[in-house]
Amino acid sequence: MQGASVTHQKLRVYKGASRAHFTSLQEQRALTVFNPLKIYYTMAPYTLTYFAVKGRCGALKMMLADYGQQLKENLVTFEQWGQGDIKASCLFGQLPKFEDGDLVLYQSNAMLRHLGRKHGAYGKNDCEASRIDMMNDSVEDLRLKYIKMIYQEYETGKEAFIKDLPNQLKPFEAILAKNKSGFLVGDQISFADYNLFDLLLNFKVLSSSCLDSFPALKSLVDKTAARPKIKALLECDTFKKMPINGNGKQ
Ligand code: 6SG
Repeated sequence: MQGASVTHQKLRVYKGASRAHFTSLQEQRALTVFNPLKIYYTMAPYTLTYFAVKGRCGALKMMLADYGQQLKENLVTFEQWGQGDIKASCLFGQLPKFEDGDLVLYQSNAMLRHLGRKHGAYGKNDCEASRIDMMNDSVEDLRLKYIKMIYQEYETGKEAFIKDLPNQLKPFEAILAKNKSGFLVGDQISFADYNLFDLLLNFKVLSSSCLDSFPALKSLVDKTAARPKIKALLECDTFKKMPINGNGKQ
């Protein structure tokens, strides 16, 4: 079974932790985020359309992997994007686009919230949910600073960004250290934890020692990376090889 039909009626058994099925149809590819310990009917309930970068979708992929969910991935090349038709079809002229059945979502943080709501990663009550929103908004603020540095001022701004990173990380460290569970809010993982984890992985690539004086953040990274299905995703070649950013800088 090839190409677009990857989402239909196929039984697949994954044994190794680093095997990913990868199939292509013309310019598009369907990538399966998989649970290596289980047998799947590869009926992907979710579809992601995005560039071939981790970019704004690392956290989403980690969440889905952790929940043992399938993801069909449509990869858009920069050349295709430049032609304009796909951009014109997107509600706000941007990717990622995420589909859950008939629901079509744009905005990466709306996607994280949707999955958090559906898969029990949005706190145990309204107060926890609001605090998770607060933390995720702050992760977004920091991600925007990172993206600006990467795309607009890598050569001139990288060192200053790394120098200022401790100031940026301090509030997250304080929250994590205060909340003994190891998660940002409450006693279970939320979409904000996955989002922070994903961003911290990028920071470690930028500056390998950046978490040395942040034990709680380091622990969040180590524990999240050790969750078996996330570990399998991080070790999967297809995921590993995907660049973090669209301009090759990291
Ligand atoms: C870029 O910014 O990859 N979407 C991006 N860029 C294309 O024409 N608030 C929403 C959200 O959270 C932000 C969406 C986000 O979902 S992601 C997008 O659609 C546009 O605006 C980061 C990324 N950038 C690489 C990229 C591909 C095409 C344009 C930017 C590489 C750089 C320039 C050309 C090729 Fe490029």
